[in-house]
Amino acid sequence: QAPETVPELTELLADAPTNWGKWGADDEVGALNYLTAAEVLRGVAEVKDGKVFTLQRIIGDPKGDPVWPGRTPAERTQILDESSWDGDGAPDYPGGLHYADDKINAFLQGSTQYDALGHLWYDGKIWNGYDARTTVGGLDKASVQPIAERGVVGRGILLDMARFRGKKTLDKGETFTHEDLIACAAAQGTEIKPRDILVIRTNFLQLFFDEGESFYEGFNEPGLVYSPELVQWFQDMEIPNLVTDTIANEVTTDPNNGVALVLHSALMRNLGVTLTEIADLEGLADDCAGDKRYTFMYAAAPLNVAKAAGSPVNPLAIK
Ligand code: UVW
Repeated sequence: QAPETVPELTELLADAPTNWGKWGADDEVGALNYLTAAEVLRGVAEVKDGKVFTLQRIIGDPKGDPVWPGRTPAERTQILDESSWDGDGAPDYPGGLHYADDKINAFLQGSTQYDALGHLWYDGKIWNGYDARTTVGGLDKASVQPIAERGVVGRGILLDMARFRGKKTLDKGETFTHEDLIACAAAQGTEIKPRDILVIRTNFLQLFFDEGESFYEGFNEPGLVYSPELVQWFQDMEIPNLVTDTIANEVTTDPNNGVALVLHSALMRNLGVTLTEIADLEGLADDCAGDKRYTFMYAAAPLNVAKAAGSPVNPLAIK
């Protein structure tokens, strides 16, 4: 039961830590700066068997594409196919060449995606203290471009919260803390290390497939829940990137204060932690449960879209 008076984020996060200025006044990638060459090599050292897992959901899945309310699933349109080459006015290439073309009309955050650090804010300031007016008409600062240009490579660790809690999927609004992540890692026989890329499985998307449109009734995804201690833990552990299989990486509405997406503000806007959402973790999770190895090299690069607040991505986990 959320409290009657919902605090403003400025009030709730008044004493919360920030990393603004830590990597310079013109930084646009935040905690991804932790992923140094040494971190890339720490990721590479996790590759033992040559097994490759791609983590992107299918765009245009016949089962449906879960999206944040207000967004719509991507639409793919066929522009050219074999029928295009019939009749008068058909293109005519020397030698009889035919080809197929198509396009998608998609929210850049309508599938497996990277959020740019400037995607979300409060109090008129985005990551690193840039004025939120720099987002008008497209992000001049902290767009997805600098993330696309540097890429994201490091040691990933799967935290299978659904299996840890003995559930097929976590429930609507179910929460967990950093202490639960530590306990989950221990139960898996592994340990979260500083600068790890956290990959959290709730299998919540299965509810979407089971429930269809009623999925959006009482929309409240499960996930991490805000506390000052959790934010401090992310800060101390220098976590660069949080990846989940949910639409928004955290419990939608914080049950303790009624605020929406507190961690987007506390982790992304303030600490510069990059968020990756709607990842398909099922193949990876089954394999980790099978060989009991939950760490891997994680590699991803969103599309390099000028001024974009996010971008589709197909991350790789390599074991
Ligand atoms: C919002 O922040 C509103 O959406 P998401 O991070 O899930 O793309």
